[in-house]
Amino acid sequence: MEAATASFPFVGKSVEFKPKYEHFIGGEWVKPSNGEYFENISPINGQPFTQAARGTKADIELALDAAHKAFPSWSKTSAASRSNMLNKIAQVIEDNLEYLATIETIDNGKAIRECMAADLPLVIDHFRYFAGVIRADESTISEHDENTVSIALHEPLGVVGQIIPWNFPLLMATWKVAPALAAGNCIVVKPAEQTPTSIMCLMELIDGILPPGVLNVVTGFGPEAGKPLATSPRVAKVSFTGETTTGRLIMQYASENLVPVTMELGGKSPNVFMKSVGDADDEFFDKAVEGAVMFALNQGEVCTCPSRMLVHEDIYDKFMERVIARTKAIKMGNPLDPSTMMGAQASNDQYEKIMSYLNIGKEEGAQVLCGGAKFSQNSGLEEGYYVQPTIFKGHNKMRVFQEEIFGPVVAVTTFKTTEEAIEIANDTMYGLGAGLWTRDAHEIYQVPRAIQAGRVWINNYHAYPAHAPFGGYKKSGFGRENHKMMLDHYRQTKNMLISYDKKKL
Ligand code: TXE
Repeated sequence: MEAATASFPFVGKSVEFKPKYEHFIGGEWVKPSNGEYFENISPINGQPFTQAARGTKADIELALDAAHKAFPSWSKTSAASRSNMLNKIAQVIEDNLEYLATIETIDNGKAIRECMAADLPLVIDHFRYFAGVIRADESTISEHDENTVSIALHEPLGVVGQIIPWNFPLLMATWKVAPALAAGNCIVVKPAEQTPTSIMCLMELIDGILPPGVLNVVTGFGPEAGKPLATSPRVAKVSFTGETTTGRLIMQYASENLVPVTMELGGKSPNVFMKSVGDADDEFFDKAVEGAVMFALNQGEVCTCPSRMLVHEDIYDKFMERVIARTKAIKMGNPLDPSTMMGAQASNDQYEKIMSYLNIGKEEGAQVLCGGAKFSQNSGLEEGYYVQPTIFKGHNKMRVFQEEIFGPVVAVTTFKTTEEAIEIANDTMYGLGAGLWTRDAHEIYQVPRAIQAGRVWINNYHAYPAHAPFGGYKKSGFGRENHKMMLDHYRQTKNMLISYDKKKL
């Protein structure tokens, strides 16, 4: 296919990509069955930079055909050969890290420095982790009596469907793809329509490592391509990351087919700063300030974004003065510039949603401590989707404290006692992430135990090591990602109960 060149202002980056990306099905590039493509717009400048195939049920069916054809042989591959393939994928990504980080930045709008330092290294580590884990995995054998033995074997589920969001397109796909492959499943992936390109560029790079049909990618919109995948009786599981309301739909579809689902949904994560932070030495105090400013990481488009800040009233003035100064110092601009800390929101829809929440916050009486508006720049990027990092002060009943904004917006409130902090932290329908900052050993253990969230960071935030289980409580979803326990979300147990007794039944 003919190559085109995209050139983005200021940073001299020139990237080659195809004018159109087709689906990747059965190890081949396949045109969309209806011949339709849709424009992929870069949030950096609001301009289209390539096109993606507009998948429909017919394309999903083709991908499912390919995956089912590949499964009998793939499910019988040894753990060692699957592990080798995952390691090869990791190596190819490492060898092309800067290229993939650039594409991801153009596709999503995130700062390339974060992509280079976090997203892509985590992708690589994740493939390597599951390559290692599957080698060390063991089935169990137990002797029930002298003539009876029970063997519990792991078997893959079959062909699984994976629906990916746009906030970390490569990393979120990896969180699902790596364990599913390690466990011996075949996959049909549906990337988010806002960010279909980076995954296709990855598929180009790793083409040929896996047998045809093992990993298939169909691009397109939720109702047109996602729904036929999630409703198909030919998938053995659906794994989804996205909005809580979409998650509810996916569960309804899956219930028709009686297949399991894994749900990574929204969040409104509390980040709690206890009184002892105020008495801590400078190093720890600075670290806590950095922890508070984490709300702007990835432009706030993180399901665990610490979007509610709970600060002990005795340290509020001293702490917030530093947090506000640090937030104002965040360098915004073209995300392809390696010195940019915060780039563009992933889509115009997301930009509009965040801007509407800035108005909602002001209208419901929240005080704007900093930010609160579009970020304007005279750099040829006026059409891009940039929002200033914003801190609201208010109370936990406000909509900006209760609803997922998914942008660089944090709502701060104070508390007097530990009990009150826990009560506010838990006063949300979500339960994905939480942060706790303290120098008190008792609080380090007791407060996280009382917080209803699947991940509590204590004296750190936004770390995602492959071997730490990740997932939600309450309406933030269920099932886990990361950690070797993830394999069990992609396989079933075969029990062989063997009698060695010659006569007795
Ligand atoms: O999510 P959707 P959207 C939250 C965040 C954001 C909001 C809306 O608050 O502002 O959701 O984002 C596919 N059947 N999160 O609209 O719709 C869709 O094509 C099958 C939090 O993008 O949930 C995409 O691939 N699939 C989140 C994926 O679902 C369907 C990350 C996510 O899209 C479908 C993203 C359907 N009926 C958004 N409808 C997190 N937890 O990290 C949509 N999809």
